[in-house]
Amino acid sequence: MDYKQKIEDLLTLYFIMGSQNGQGNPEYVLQQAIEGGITLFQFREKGEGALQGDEKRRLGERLKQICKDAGVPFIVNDDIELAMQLDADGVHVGQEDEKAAVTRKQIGNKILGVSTHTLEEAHQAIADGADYLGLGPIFPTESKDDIRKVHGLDLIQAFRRHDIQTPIVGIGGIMSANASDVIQAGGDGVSVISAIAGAEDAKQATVQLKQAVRKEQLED
Ligand code: 3NM
Repeated sequence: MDYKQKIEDLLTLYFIMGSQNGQGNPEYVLQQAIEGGITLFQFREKGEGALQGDEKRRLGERLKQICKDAGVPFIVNDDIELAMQLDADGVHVGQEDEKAAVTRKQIGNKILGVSTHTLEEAHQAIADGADYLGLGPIFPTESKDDIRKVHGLDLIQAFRRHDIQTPIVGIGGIMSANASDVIQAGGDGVSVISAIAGAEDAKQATVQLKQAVRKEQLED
């Protein structure tokens, strides 16, 4: 399998969480999500109530260890220093974060994901060395305050029409009922916070999401 295919595979079900998401113990929720079949995890300690400094690092260490034991790659959101300290598998940056080109230089060949909202941003991210593009919000979400306009699925389709072949993951308001739409539009996978972190049964929610995505991937 080549590297691009490997990234596409990892994006299948990309779970994002910090201690501020959901009610449950983050370590337990991550364990449940792993048992349910997530393919990639992002530690995103951001927003109201997010941990800082040592507390953030210690939680990151524990979540990284859980991922490592399970063989699930561990990505850090927007904190290159922490990603290097934890020897994370990758970093995800948004347009308001450290520039993608600078991030790429600092992280070497770790996985680099970049959030993009326009074709111009996508082309720049690819030139800067992005391994995948995060695209959202696809549907309305309450998990992030500073979101852009809801793009629906048309932006994924537009990226593909304009021949962007870099792996794409959709984000924002994705649940098992609408996950297949993201794949149909040309996404390689879905990333979710609340569909798993906010579920009563995180493992069961993960299983359902995974089934929805895999079914659509097979039909593509
Ligand atoms: N980024 P949920 S939307 C972290 O549009 C994040 O770039 C977004 O949470 C973007 O799965 C979002 O609960 C929140 O909707 C996604």
